[in-house]
Amino acid sequence: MSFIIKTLIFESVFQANPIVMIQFIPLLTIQTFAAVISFIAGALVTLVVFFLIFTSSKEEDKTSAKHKVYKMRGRYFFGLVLSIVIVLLLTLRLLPYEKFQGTPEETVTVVAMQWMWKMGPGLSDKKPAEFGGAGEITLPANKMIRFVVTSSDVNHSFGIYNSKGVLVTQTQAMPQYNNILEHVFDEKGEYHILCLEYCGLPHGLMVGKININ
Ligand SMILES: [Cu+2]
Repeated sequence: MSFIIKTLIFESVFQANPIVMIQFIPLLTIQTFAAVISFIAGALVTLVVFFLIFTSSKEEDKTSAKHKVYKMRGRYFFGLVLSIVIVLLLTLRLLPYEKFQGTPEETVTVVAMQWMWKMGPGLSDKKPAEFGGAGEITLPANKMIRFVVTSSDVNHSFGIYNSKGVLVTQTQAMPQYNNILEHVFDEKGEYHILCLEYCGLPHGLMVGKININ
């Protein structure tokens, strides 16, 4: 019973945790930025449409107008291609994926099931249902750990939280799929695993533990 209460408190603390909330602020800023850009682009298009309506002339001038528009279309296309190339050159190198592509120093098999976590060192060749891991594992700090995550029943989500209740990393645990999650724990201590995909009534009790030392 005390375990249930503890888990409930644990989960509600996460939901109200200001540190977790702070994680969303940069996301909102990007959204606001995108909204402003979209608004400006929309306003520009509207202005161009009104400009064309007010500066367009009568029937007799149709061919010259056509020429003008066609000329503009070519320039517009060139400008668009050029800006796409520039934006790609500037932003592609910022993709975070490369940072996580290293050679793992430890591999951990993770099997999610209603309603517990099974973890064990190395890559298991057993079927998920037959895999006999434990809900707690000890791993080294500052080493690339590769979690190979699957499920033996329904969809779950493998979420690792640090001792302050901040979500460190997560991946889906899906039946018949092995999802790879690589992470370097640079802080020693206790980490908790929570399921982030509702998987039935005792879903909140699906708690595992990782000790980093
Ligand atoms: Cu769940």
